[in-house]
Amino acid sequence: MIFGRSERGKPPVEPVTLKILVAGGFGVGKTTLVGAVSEIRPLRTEELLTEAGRPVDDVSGVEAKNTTTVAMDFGRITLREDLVLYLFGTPGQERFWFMWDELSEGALGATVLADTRRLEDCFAAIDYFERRSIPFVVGVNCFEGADRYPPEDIRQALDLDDHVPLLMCDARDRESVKEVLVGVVRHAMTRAARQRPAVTT
Ligand SMILES: Nc1nc2c(ncn2[C@@H]2O[C@H](COP(=O)(O)OP(=O)(O)O)[C@@H](O)[C@H]2O)c(=O)[nH]1
Ligand SMILES: [Mg+2]
Repeated sequence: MIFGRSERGKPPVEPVTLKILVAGGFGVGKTTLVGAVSEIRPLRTEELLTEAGRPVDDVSGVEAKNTTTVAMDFGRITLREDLVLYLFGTPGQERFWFMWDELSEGALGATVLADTRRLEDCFAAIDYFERRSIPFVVGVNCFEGADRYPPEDIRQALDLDDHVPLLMCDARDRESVKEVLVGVVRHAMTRAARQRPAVTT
């Protein structure tokens, strides 16, 4: 028997699904961020850092870290009943840049995570999104023990355009991460609205 919408009560809501990239340097908190908000068990592909990998994977400043994401992190978060985000954590190391073009296909926007102790690690990600006109926000992951700087100073050090939002966050905290993700959606929507040609009648 086929039930029509009316017999099933509320019409089903088809959520809009959006793809968001999570980028940034090695050990900046991408996997942590995806894990903090994802409703599905995040898919991760991690490999143990081997001795052979050490010269490539610079672990200074992230000594506690002994795994690295080699493929990507994947997660999902329902922001509203009608709005679902799919998160793709992109590998930060240069040797995985070949994956970025495929990952960024169809992405609404991105968040670039930054650590003030190693700001230069996120330059590549910022360059990447700027060059391809992919809207992004910068999330400064505030690790304990890292010096705090005024947002304006960080903005200047990153040479960020004025329109790019910069937010302080804690990659381990669901609400904090949600704020960053909402920031990405809002920023991308605002930019899309600005770029849409004026309707003439
Ligand atoms: N104190 C603190 N540690 C964090 C934070 N975010 C991530 N970490 C830790 O930093 C390390 C690197 O994080 P990870 O998410 O694996 O970095 P990724 O390489 O960008 O995926 C892990 O040991 C995390 O537990 C944070 O906001 N504060
Ligand atoms: Mg990771």
